[in-house]
Amino acid sequence: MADLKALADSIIKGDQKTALDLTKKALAEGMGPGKVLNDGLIAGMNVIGERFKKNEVYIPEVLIAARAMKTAMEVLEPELVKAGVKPLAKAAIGTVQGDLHDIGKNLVVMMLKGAGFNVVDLGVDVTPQKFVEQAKATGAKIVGMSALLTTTMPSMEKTAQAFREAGLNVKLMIGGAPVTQGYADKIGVDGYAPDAASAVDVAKRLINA
Ligand code: B1M
Repeated sequence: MADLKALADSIIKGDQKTALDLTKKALAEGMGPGKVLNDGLIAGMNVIGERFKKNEVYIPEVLIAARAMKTAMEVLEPELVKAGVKPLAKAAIGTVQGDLHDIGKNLVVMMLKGAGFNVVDLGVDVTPQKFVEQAKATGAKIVGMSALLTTTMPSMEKTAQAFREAGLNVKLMIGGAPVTQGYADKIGVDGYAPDAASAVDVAKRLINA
C-alpha cells in the first residue's frame, strides 16, 4: 500500500526520485489522484511553507522541495485532469512594469502551485494593461503583483487602478521586499503577504472572502 506520509516526507526532503516513485506507486495501486495530491504532495509543501515562515528552512530548501513536487506533478497532473479534480482557483502572478526581479515571484508561484492553485506565471516587467488582459484571458480569480524596487512600487498602484477601470471581479494581492501592509491599504488592494508561504494563506483567504 502506497505510503502518503512517506510521499509528504520526500517532498519535505526534496527527494525527487522517491517523490516520483511513490506517486507512481500510489496511482498504480488505484489511489485517487486528488488524495495523492492533497495528502502527499500538498501536505509536504505545507510543512515546508510553515518551516519557511518560522525561518527553520531557507530559500534553497523551498526550491528543492518545489522541484520534487514538480517532478511528481508531471505524472499526477494528467490523472488529475482525467479525474476532473479542480484546482482551488486560478491565479495570475507577475513582477510589475520596470522590475526584472523574479526570484521571490517564482517562489510565490511555486508555493501557490504547491497549495493546489492553478497558477499562470506572467513573468517580469508586466504592464498594467497586460495584467488586466491576462486576467481576462485566463479567467484568473486572483492577480498577484511582485515588486522589489521602491521605484516600481507605483506600478502596483497603476495596475490596481487599471483593474478598477476595467471593472473586473478579481482579488488583487501584492508583495516584495519594499512592500508593506500599509502600502497595500494605501493603494486599495485586497491582500499583502510578506513571504511566499504567507502568500498561500492570503490567497486562500481571498478566494473564500
Ligand atoms: Co536588484 N536590487 N537591482 N537585482 N537585487 C535589490 C532589490 C536591492 C534592495 C539591492 C540593494 O541595493 N541593496 C535594490 C533595490 C533598492 C530599492 O529600490 N529599495 C536593487 C537594485 C537597486 C537593482 C538595480 C536597479 C541595480 C542596478 O542596475 N543599478 C537593478 C534593477 C533591474 C530591474 O529590475 N529593472 C537590479 C538588478 C538585479 C539583478 C538582475 C542583478 C538581480 C535579479 C535577478 C532575478 O531576480 N532574476 C538582483 C537581485 C538578485 C537583488 C537582490 C540581491 C536579491 C533579491 C532577491 O531575489 N531576494 C536584492 C537585495 C536583497 O534583497 N538582498 C536586490 C530573494 C527573494 C526570495 O526575496 O524577492 O523579497 P524577495 O521575495 C520574497 C518576499 O518579498 C515575498 O516572497 C518572497 C519569498 O519569501 N514576495 C511576495 C515577493 N513577491 C511577492 C508577491 C506576493 C507575495 C509575496 O504576492 C503576489
